[in-house]
Amino acid sequence: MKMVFRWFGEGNDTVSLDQIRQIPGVEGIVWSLHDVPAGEEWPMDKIMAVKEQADRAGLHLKVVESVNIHEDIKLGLPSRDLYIDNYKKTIAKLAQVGVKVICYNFMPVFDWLRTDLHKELEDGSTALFYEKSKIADIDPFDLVKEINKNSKLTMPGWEPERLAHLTKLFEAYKGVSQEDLWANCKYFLDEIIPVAAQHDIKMAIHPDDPPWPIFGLPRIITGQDNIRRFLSLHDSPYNGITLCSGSMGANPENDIVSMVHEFIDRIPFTHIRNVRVYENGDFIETSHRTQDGTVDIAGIVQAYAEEGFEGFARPDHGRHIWDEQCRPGYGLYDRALGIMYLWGVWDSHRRTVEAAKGSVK
Ligand SMILES: [Mn+2]
Repeated sequence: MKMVFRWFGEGNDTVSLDQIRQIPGVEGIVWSLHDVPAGEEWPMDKIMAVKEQADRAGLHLKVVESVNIHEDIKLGLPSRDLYIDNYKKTIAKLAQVGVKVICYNFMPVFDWLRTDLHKELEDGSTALFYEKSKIADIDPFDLVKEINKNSKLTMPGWEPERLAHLTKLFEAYKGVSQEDLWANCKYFLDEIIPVAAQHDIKMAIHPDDPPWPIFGLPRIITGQDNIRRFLSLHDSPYNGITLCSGSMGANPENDIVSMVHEFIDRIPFTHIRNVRVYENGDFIETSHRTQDGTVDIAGIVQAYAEEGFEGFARPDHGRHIWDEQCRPGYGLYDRALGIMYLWGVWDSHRRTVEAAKGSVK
């Protein structure tokens, strides 16, 4: 397991590269060009600027999250070929600076959804929260109208300036079924994976978050059966997944330990974090410790240790603790604590695995 840490870039993150390099075992950053719109080719000078910053800090930049997919690709519009072409050019450029994994997702409109970014936990810390009843059965057009009427009513990603754009997107997806989305995903993979293979970059799709359809929009990367189907769409070691225990764990029916064992050869990158799921389907992000949530983090890390996982891992989100002012979910403190928990579980199980090997000899 190779530990990495998400960094949003110079001037765009409260956490510095110098802080990141002091977290035990962290060797690289997970990065992106957040100011380049989805669908555009990434400029080489901007890629080089991040490379120089990472080099200076002694961190590698082998994992990119994300190169976002333009909505026209997900919608299957004729204009997708132009955006796919740009994506291929970006892959070739990223290979030049040593990138090995590209994380992306195939979620229509929203790449994640929460209803509250600072919900208070019992200990006074705050964390990202999802209130199911706020989303379930709501017509998105009604929600847009409501938010327009009442400026206090808002949700992350639903800022007034995005509302007009959102309405247009919801219209565009009206005729797109789950099967259409599968077909559009396959079209993308058949174009992209051979190029990724040629450049020795593994593509790693992130599961849908939360892992169920919202607002009538189709979602396909939601559970073990669907991941199996996804991997068979284009059977190549370069077509993999970013197994995210937090996204998958929002549905308690998902058995993530089983997914680790089944898909291990197709997991170049993993996000490990816990969530606590309530009886009514609401969920909140908690500390990484197994007992604090409903996801068996210790069991998941044990599974990776048993499999001798050689891919990249990051702690994903954390709570906001010790009065840290930071991007929601992306503070230094709780993610660093999370990493130490992951290492603790990992090291103890690796010791057992190594000892067992020794006794065979
Ligand atoms: Mn994730």
